[in-house]
Amino acid sequence: MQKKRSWAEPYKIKMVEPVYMTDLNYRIKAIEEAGYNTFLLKSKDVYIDLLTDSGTSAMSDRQWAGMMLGDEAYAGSRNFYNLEEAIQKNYGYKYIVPTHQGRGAEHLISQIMIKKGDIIPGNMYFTTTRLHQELAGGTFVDVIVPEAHDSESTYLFKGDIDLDKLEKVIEENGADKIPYIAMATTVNMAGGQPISMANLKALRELTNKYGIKIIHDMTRVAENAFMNQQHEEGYANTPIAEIVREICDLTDGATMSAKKDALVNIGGFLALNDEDIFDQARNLVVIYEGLHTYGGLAGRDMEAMAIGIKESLSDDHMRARVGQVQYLGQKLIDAGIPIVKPIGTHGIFLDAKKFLPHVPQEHFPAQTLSAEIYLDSGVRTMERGVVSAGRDKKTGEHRFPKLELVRLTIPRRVYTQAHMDVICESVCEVYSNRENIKGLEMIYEPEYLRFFQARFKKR
Ligand code: P71
Repeated sequence: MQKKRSWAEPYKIKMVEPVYMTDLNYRIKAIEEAGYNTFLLKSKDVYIDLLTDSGTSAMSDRQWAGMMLGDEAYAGSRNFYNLEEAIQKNYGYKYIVPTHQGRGAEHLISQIMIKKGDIIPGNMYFTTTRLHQELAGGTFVDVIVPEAHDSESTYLFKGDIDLDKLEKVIEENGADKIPYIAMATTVNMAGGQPISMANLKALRELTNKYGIKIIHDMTRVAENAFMNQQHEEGYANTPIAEIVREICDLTDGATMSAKKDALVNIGGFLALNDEDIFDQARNLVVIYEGLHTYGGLAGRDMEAMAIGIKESLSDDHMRARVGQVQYLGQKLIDAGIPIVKPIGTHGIFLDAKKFLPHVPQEHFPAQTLSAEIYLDSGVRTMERGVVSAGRDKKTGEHRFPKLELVRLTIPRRVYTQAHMDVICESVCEVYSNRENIKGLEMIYEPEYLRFFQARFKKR
């Protein structure tokens, strides 16, 4: 029998950017100055940067060549038309409005479709998405399957929607109070977990019955399609590009942060099939982002995005991208580290409640763990727990999410397997010293999206 062969990156490295290791005393000072918040660290003080996979990927030589073809006309840049064509061809949506990044698109769709008192059900919240829904007067209601809130459950499609729960929400509120279902492909806050095609098809049927639209957060749609291909019956031989198209065809419109899947450092868009909503979006974008043929982007950014979209749909690319994430995840599992299972597509999520069981949630265990990993090795990670969840809109109390996580997010095409080994060693080192770790106290809290700028001190 032939042994299973290893995968490797479908590219070689042409240009490198040096990174520097610091010593412990230096890092003690740096994290203290940053108020124990990894968002406030300077990038020069970071050795391996796993804060996010957003805008941090390496562009290809083709994308860089595309940058040189930037048509920087104020209106009607040829790069806009290339982008429009790439979106229409690969994702199938009819109309597009470019935006500077994902939240620009979320802003537009929320302002256009949500009225005061509306309910927006979705497969788990995302920070910026929910805030834009709330600012427009809506209330987000989580209808993801319960498995998604359990870091131990090995259910393969934790991004699935609990359709019974959703139907109850519709019946209780009335379909006219629900402007759309917010459906994300791979659910970031659940650990980068995919939604199944079967669930999405059933969702489409249910929403058709009530005449409700589906707005797709397609930020990591190709990664979702990779998981459908790997694990869902009937998709093993379907190319990722086809699965992506099938997903988009089941929805009515989409917001995209192209800084993830689409391999660019900046950019996003709103894509729609409804001409009337598109008309409104095309008008609104000129207030907040820029003319509807650039939406806050340079021509060269739109060109890089058009090329990145095509590259993101390659099966070889995705096998290496998710393969690297799975390599790190499996190493951590083998070392006995508590992580969210199954391993997701864009990063590894440490379960901070299990990692630091002696630190109560009001002492911010994930924030604490993230700071400790930086102290150990200069590896920068991100809190995705009570700090990210923020305060309840009505009561003003902390929202205590079931998942209290530290995300080790892997940028695309940036780090090597040796980096993954070093990261694993650092997490293991912190784990072996976990009993000595104490929590944090919040000493500064901004009003919106507090995790970006909050400051802490040691208890
Ligand atoms: C990530 C980000 C970037 C981020 C955003 C907020 C807090 C911390 C980091 C951004 C997403 C996303 C999904 C599913 C919309 C956006 C917003 N993710 N939907 O994971 O993951 O896009 O950042 O381009 O505005 O680090 P934007």
